[in-house]
Amino acid sequence: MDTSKLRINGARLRASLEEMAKIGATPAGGVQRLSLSDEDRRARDLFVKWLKEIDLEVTIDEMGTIFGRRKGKNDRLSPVMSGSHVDSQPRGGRFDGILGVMGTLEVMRTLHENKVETERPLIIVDWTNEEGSRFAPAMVASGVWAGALERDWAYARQDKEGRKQGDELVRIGYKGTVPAKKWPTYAYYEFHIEQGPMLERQGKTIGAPKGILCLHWYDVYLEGEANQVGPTPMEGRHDALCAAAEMILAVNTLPDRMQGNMVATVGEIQNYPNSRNIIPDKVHFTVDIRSWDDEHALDAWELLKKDFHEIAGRRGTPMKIEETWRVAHAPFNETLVQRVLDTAKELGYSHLHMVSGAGHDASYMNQVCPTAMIFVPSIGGRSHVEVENTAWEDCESGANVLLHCLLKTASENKEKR
Ligand code: HGY
Ligand code: MN
Ligand code: MN
Repeated sequence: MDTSKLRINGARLRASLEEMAKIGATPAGGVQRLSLSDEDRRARDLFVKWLKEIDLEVTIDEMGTIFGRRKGKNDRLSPVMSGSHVDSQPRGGRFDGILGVMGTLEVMRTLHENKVETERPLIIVDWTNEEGSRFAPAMVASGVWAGALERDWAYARQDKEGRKQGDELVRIGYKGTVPAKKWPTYAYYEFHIEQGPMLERQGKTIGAPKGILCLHWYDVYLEGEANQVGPTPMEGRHDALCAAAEMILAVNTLPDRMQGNMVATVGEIQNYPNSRNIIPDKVHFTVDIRSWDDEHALDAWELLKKDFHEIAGRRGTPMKIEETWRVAHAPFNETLVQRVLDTAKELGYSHLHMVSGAGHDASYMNQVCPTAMIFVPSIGGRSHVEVENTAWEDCESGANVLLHCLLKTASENKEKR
């Protein structure tokens, strides 16, 4: 069958995204579907229902990752996979992650209704807990599946209320029995919003990242001495929050001190007892360092640790550091990246070769098989916020590029790319 003129149904893609956006909708127009929350469960239930409507074989693995498999003509060939994540940030956006899952679903629906047979099987995937916001780290399920993270370590990770990731999987009914272990995969594509300003600034519709930066996450715990704020002289205080404040500014100046090409952020902090008339004695905060150069990021961390020890020593606030998680930078498969660019061109969409500062499950999939991503513009370059937005026609364009990249790749019957 000549599929060159095939296109996805943009209105149906929009309707699915709008249906999903109702689950965990926030008053300011975003979503809150934290990993393994009741909202995540409702979105998963709807997603599974939609998979079954187009006769996909649904499996759920031990990390709750949901796979939908579509037979290939030559069904014993290794599959081409595509997907992303349904979970969101707290007060996050309506496109991050879910666009890749709904975009792949729309491709599957289009193939189903046109009775298109592909040489290879196709698999759609919703990875559990890509965001890492409720249970750190991010991309945990794709990391376990790829063999980079241990399942039981992931199960033991706790949220701020002390609930364990493994227990929450049971609670929402998504702790599957299929081992969360990789299988031979021919190629992986992930369709996603850019979450930055490049495509919009350059007036391009399709982004083809050459890869993803490394992500290094750390947790810092400080112990001070609580006391009444009134009678306690300033001299001799061990104020954990002031120590943290100095450390947070050291994180902020780190990229400059490392001559750039890096971002470093403190995004989360807890302060105890957090009462306006008690000197804080316990603080926890997080550090996120990203760079294309993993060694550069490690050198930055060594410099930062020296700063932290000096500040903790001077302020008498003993410190505990957890080197929580690192995922290497992911240079994607050049042939597949070129395929994204060529396909965009064939379909008449402007396109841009770029890099992804945001982490994605594609970071781990890149350790398993040839991988590439398809980006569409984020309006105002905003993401992880309720105003996150992408034009519907760009969603449609990106899904059409995904459709034809999947068709081309799933038509190849050689054993390995
Ligand atoms: O952290 C990230 O870039 C992704 O949202 N997990
Ligand atoms: Mn995402
Ligand atoms: Mn995200």
